Amino acid sequence: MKMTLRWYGSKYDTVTLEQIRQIPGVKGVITTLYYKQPGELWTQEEIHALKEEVEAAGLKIEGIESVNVSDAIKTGSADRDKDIDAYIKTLENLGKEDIHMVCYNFMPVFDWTRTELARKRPDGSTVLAYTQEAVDALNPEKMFDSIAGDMNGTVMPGWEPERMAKVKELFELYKDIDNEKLFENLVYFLKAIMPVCNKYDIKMAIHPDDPAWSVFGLPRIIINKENILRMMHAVDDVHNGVTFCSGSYGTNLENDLPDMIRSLKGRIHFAHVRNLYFHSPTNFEEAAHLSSDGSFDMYEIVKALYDIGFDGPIRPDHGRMIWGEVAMPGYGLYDRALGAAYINGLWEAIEKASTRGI
Ligand code: DNO
Repeated sequence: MKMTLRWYGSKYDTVTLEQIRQIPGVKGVITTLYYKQPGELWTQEEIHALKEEVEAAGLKIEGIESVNVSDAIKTGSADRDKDIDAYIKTLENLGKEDIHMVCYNFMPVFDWTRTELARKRPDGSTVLAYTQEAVDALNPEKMFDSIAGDMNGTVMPGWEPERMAKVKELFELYKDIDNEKLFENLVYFLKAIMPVCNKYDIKMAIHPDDPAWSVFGLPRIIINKENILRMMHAVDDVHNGVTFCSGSYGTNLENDLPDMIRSLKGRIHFAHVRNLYFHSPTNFEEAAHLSSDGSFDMYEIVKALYDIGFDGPIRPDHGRMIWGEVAMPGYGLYDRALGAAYINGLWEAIEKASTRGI
């Protein structure tokens, strides 16, 4: 595996490349052109400039999170082929710049959903949290306003204010889209982009829906083992793979994470590793990465990745806000650095135990 940290770009991130480089074992970043709208073309010059900036800091771009997919593609509207063409050209430009992994999602309207961005834990740290009760009590049009005050002045991925201003229209766009239709549109998109992915060896890594169930009655499909395997079979190409995000699949306690990892052998192209602490199956908060701080056995998760021979980029995921840091919720420096160190430690122990036959 290649340990990385997500970095939003110098204009948007409170964390610098110099800081990232000093985290032991982190040699690469997962980044993006954060200002790009879904459906917009990424030019080779823009990608090249980003790459030069990262490399000048002694790091490497290990993949993109995200090249976002437009609502036209997700809903299968008349404009989708135009947007797919732009997506293909973007992939081609990434390939020419030697970038070979792209994370994206196929969630309607809202990307990942949390109902609190700064829930206080007993140790005084603050974390992102979710309760189904809060979602059920909320008018979806007010979802953004309900959390906007806790974003620490940052723009959170999937929660861009311009996009959220159109939330009513977005709901309208998806009114006739059910799970089956959304799945068909995903397959259509994947079939269209596979030739360019094959040509440039670009591994597509779909991010799961988070939480792994329907919110506000919207369709959600990338939620469990059965659905992902269906997607893998529908477009049976190694470049059609997944981002294994423990914190997203893990929102549904019925998902057996190590088992899912084992059944996706060869098709996990990117891993997000983090822990959750459950008060009840529909009330959870994001914990520190350490197993004992949350509800998951992180050793078993990392061990499963090791056992399937996972060699792609991995990153610590949302961190707690600690030590007075003010940053994008989930994406500060300190707790993610602790997460990287912990995952590196687990990996080293598992690797040495395995190679020494312990
Ligand atoms: C949240 C992230 C997601 C993810 C996208 C991928 O913190 O994991 O926003 O990047 O869903 O497109």
